[in-house]
Amino acid sequence: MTQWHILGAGSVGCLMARLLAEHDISPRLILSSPARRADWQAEQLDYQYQQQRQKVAVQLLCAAELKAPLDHLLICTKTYATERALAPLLPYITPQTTLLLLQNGMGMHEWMMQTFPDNPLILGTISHGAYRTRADHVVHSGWGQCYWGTWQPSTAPQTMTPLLSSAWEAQWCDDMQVRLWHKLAVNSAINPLTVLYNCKNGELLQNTEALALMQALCTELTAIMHQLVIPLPADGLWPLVRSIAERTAANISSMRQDVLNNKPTEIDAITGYILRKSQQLGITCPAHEEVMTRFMVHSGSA
Ligand code: KPL
Repeated sequence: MTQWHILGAGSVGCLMARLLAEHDISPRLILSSPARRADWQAEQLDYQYQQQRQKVAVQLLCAAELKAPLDHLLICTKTYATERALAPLLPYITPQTTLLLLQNGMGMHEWMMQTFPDNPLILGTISHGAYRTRADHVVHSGWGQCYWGTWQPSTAPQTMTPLLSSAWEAQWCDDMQVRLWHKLAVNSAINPLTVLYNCKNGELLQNTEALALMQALCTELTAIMHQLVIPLPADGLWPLVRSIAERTAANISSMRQDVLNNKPTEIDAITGYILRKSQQLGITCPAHEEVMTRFMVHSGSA
């Protein structure tokens, strides 16, 4: 039977643990240090969707406790933390280890392909809203979609079945690069703005200034994608962004959660990545520049 390890026990890692548990898999959550075990009351995740709560059995362990090569490793760390989190696992990653990368932002998949050229690499995007109130309590606060696929189109391996739940709108797709760009659009137009306007995702749509900025960001990214010949969603980027903001209205975006918890953010892998692309293409992106400048001032890094 396939063994699943999850690296990154944040809100997305916990959602994945719950999804795997639906298939009677008790995933192993790799904690960053033995001290983190104390944050958990038991080897149990408390999963909440609306008023319903459910206990999910998980196994907690640290890299030092690994004994055998990893079979399936689902990486849900933040982009900036990935390299460091993977370092102690390297002796357990063999060419047979399937690596799955599920995180916001762009850039890491290229690093993964260079670092692990012989490994099967599956990429994912998720737009479900989730947040944690404690290490072992995750609130599934908004229903979105989940897409999985490989950089070059391929068919889904049999072992992916537990992650392809139709109830979670999770599906395999053969245009993963395009899906990653669409998710980048969602994250760039929602996440930093929830920090700048200090609000939940849905509240952005009630704020005329934020709304205009979101639309301007979508227009700029549309021009970049057009130049790179990356297909847009059928109705364009803005309707996609608006629908995710509506569906995850009650959610505190992952970037706002990071800021509220005094943690580093993924701004560089999201807005930073778009700005670097725009410079390479010679396209000016004043709305993205404004977001980056305001974000830096806001976080005291300017
Ligand atoms: O991906 C997200 C995030 O917060 O990182 C969204 C879809 C915007 C949900 O909050």
